[in-house]
Amino acid sequence: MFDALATALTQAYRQFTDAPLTIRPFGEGLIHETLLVSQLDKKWILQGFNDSVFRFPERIDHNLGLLSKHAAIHPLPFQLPLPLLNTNGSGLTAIQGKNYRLFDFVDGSTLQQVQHPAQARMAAQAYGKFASWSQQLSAEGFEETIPNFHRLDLRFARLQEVANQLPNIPEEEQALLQGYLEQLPLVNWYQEQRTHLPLRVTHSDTKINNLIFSKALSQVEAVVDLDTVMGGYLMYDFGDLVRTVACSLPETATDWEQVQALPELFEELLAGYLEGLNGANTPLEAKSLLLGGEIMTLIMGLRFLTDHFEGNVYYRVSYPLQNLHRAKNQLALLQSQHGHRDRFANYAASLQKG
Ligand code: GN1
Ligand code: MG
Repeated sequence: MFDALATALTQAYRQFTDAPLTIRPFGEGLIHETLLVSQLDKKWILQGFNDSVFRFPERIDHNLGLLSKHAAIHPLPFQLPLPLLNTNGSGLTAIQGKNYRLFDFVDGSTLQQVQHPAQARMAAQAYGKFASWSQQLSAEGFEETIPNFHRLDLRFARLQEVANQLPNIPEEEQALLQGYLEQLPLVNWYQEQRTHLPLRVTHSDTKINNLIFSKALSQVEAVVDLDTVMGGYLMYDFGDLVRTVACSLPETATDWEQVQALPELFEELLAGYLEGLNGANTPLEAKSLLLGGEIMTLIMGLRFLTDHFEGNVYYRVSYPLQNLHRAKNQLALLQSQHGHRDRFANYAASLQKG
């Protein structure tokens, strides 16, 4: 199935010998196509690059260049895997009309959900460490690889616009849409925060499965998926971690009654993220983290529902109603987080007292 791809790869990269290559699908990404390539006892990750989502690959190159320079001077305790260069010196290789990128394979384990509070703590420490490390870089030097990626206000407006253009919306979907439109106060809070919060260099896709842990799950070996590293707020990175870690079920789950926030894991995340940050944040930023999970859950839900209304043009789906179902899942998670606001705030206050 991947024979032509294998032949083209062997010609394009000096990493390969003449031995046969095996290529198979890998991972859970929704945007790029991810493949595992093996040759003898060596492995790589091959990514079919999604150029309709990432329309400015040169901006990604620019940002990754800044990261790798900084990492050379200030090493991190984990890897930031960057695309390998082909024989033409480029990180992108066109094969059969599609662009590909090749990465060294980082041996380890990925998690779709944490199995133990210590893993949540470790994940948050790693992303917090990344944030304090990247804070030494100016966010203005980074280019927007996807314009307005986490602009909650614009995502909210876009859902309204798309819904308004639909001739009719089934009752169940109308109720879900209504549930999302009722989140306007959160959007207003976000807008208000934007006037105070400093712009940082953020990862912007800090799902738990963008970390590679060691095989024994005892440490973080790599932070991957660096295409959205750009200017953002700390609450984005902390929030996406809350969304994907402090939840009873993953975003694909369809038993919505069982979807809820897990405050114990939220607490591990907050403690770990602040440990990783090690003081590289303002008091207001620390406060903003408390609603970061709600903000990111809302953004994802808005985007899933918008994509459902638009006919699944953005996210990979495995069945036609999947984006609708993801949106239902995220609203349930959002409402559950809302119910824990006081507990989260009390915990943050207790941390501050030490
Ligand atoms: C996408 O491709 P993947 O799975 O790493 C998306 C994220 C969403 C995520 C939802 C560029 O990430 O913003 O959080 O799906 N990335 C892009 O699972 O849109
Ligand atoms: Mg990813």
